[in-house]
Amino acid sequence: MSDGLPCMWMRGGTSKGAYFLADDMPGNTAERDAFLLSIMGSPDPRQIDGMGGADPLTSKVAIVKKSEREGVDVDYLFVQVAVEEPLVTDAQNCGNMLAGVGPFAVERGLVVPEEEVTPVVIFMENTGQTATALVRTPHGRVTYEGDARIDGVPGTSSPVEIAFEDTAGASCGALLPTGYVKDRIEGVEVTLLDNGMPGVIMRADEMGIVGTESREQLDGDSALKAKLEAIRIKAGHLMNLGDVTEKTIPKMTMVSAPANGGTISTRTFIPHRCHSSIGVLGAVSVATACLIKGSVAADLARIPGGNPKSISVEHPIGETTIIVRLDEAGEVASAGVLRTARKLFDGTVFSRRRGEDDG
Ligand code: NQM
Repeated sequence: MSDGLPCMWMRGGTSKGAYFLADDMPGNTAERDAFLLSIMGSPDPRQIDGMGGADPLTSKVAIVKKSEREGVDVDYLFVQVAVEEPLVTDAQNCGNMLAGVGPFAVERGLVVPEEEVTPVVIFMENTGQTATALVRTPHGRVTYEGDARIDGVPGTSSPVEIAFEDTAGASCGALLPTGYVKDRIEGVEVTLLDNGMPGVIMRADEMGIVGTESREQLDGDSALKAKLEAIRIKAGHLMNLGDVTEKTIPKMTMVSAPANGGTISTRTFIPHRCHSSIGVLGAVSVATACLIKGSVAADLARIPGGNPKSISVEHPIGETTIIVRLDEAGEVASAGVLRTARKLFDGTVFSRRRGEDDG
């Protein structure tokens, strides 16, 4: 596999990684995973021999193809390549990489652009739901220039609005997989919830932190990390995810009262390193928890009035606003988020020759 493969490198939201056409990828999963580990430079904390950015948020892959599903434009498979372990997993979704899928699909000719804005309906293969992304295509060409701004990304870009529907129970089979709004694990009160991303929600003070610490401070707290992992492994079984030792779900979110005028403050482990902000679907799940009476998050959240609601999820470098529409029963019917994306590089990416691999 020394020959290169066509690849576009993109920032999607606050993540970054490789975008491939499915047709260009090795056909079998073992070969695909070996190729992806090699191009990212994993396993290695610096990913020095690959393109990865030595952070789980910049070691990501999107594999895209034209969809054969009715009413859907493209199918998107998200793949996380671990940094320090020889691990490749498609057990989770990624709403940040999703932001690049629409522009990539138009650039690669999978979707015919409209004059100004092109809606791209995307089937998320990891969890089996669809999302609709609005891509700016003035005069029928993708533009990355614009006035939209998201926390965690310097400057402005063209907006990519994403709408999610039917994300409840995407990975766990139910919004509240245990049937309870609160459970207790390792003596800590938790809300176990999946609205697009399985999450364990705990009070920051119960975990011995304030909830406004920096990512670096929390990443250096090995006692906290051990406690989070013990809870996560037990939560995995309770959430119908089985043994999650080698999975990147559920995500671990510690919540506290909002500190900057938002709805709730969060610090999220994904799952072994603290997120610099919060994942998109992770934020959708937390926003949903804020709206479920009696949940760990609802007890601390300051919920704005009206419907739809702008739920501002505070995180270490700002906030992510999730627009949530409630149905007549007061349950979350759909969620939307503003992201941006940027094409960084389009070319050929090379893996090591077979046999040169360490593993
Ligand atoms: O929750 C990181 C990210 C993500 C995932 C992670 C994401 C989402 O910020 O939809 O976007 O939780 O591993 O890219």
